[in-house]
Amino acid sequence: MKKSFPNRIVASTIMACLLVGCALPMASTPTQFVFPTPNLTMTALFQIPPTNTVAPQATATQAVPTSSTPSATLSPTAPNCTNLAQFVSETFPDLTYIAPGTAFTKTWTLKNAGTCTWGAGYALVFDSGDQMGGPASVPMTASVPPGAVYNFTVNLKAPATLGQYQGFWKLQSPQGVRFGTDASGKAFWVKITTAVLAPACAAQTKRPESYGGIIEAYYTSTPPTIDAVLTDWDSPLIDDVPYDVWGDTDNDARFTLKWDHDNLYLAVKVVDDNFYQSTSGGEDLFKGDSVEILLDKDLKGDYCSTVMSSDDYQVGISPGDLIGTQGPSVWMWYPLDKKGYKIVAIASVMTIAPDTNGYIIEAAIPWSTFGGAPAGSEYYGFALSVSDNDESGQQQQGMISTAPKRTIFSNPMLWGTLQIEIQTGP
Ligand SMILES: [Ca+2]
Ligand SMILES: [Ca+2]
Ligand SMILES: [Ca+2]
Ligand SMILES: [Ca+2]
Repeated sequence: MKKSFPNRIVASTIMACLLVGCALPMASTPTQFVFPTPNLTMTALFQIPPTNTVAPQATATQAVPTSSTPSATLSPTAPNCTNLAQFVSETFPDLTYIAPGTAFTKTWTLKNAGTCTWGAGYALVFDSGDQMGGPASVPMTASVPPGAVYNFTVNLKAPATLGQYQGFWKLQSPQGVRFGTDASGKAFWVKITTAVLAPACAAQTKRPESYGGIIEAYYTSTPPTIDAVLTDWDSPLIDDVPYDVWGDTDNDARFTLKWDHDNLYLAVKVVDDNFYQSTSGGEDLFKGDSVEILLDKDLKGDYCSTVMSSDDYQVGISPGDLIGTQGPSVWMWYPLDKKGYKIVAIASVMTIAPDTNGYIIEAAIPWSTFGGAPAGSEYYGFALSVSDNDESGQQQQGMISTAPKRTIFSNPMLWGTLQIEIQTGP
């Protein structure tokens, strides 16, 4: 799906330099890695909880009286408070490997996002899917006022048969009304695998050629000016983004990476028939037209790990709305201890010409974002992907990537390879 990129680009908008967020902590020791809420990442797009098949349940907005008056006097049609949970964090994140038959304790940290105080009579309840030996319900013992968080734990056991298992859980009010993390009562879940996702392997320096080949980032002694004008790149856009990996998209993209000891530089041009910026950045920025970088900074150290750890980064770059209202922005989803806005210099511009509608992003990403600069010639795990939103008000509809196996993002073994070159080059 290669396309040519004529230089007849009509620059129509923005140059913006984004300065948001906070200083980054240095990489922490890779212990007790805590994964974020699945519904805040692209994972959510692939994991739609099944429709509840148990008896009809009221939504989270149904009346749940909290007064100490005996319940017999309460009127279920006179709502005076609402029940709603908000996901904060969890142990045993999606697709954690657990040996068959092993007992484990799953904890969801949830925030009371409603107006009722949770307490006696409330319970964590199994809703659907794989129960994994868990109880039907776990009564609450603490009192949790609105705005407070609480750790809901349940003792489970990984099934003895190899496979992937997912159980959906909800909270339940004293009136027996089940509720979850949105107004429709969305469940939260535990999803594990008892099968090794990848065959046993020995550490290597690169991912297989078939996972996207090797993308080279050459050293530069003349860093580009971040202005969305790519004439200061010797040879911009030498790399293709050739694979449709998810959904339905007609986008194309080309890019080039360079580096010096301060920054990783990115020039990317996306050809996109309909540009839509459906979010204002932040952790939802992937829902609009945007670019994603996956970077494994310690490729050899955990080459055979199928889950992300503290050296594995997922960063989204939004060009903003390209009409001057909303500037470009960056959000890091992983590692969780670095999650948030990042300080990255970005310029973006809309491109308007026959067959080349789309946008250009030029960025200088400080190496501190990724835990430090390369020590020399190195191989990293890498994928550059482009999210496409073509319908206003809708979410991301598709994605192209340099890595053909980027159907889920969270397995670094499926990413391609980035070669950091110590010499200058095209
Ligand atoms: Ca430039
Ligand atoms: Ca498109
Ligand atoms: Ca790694
Ligand atoms: Ca689009």
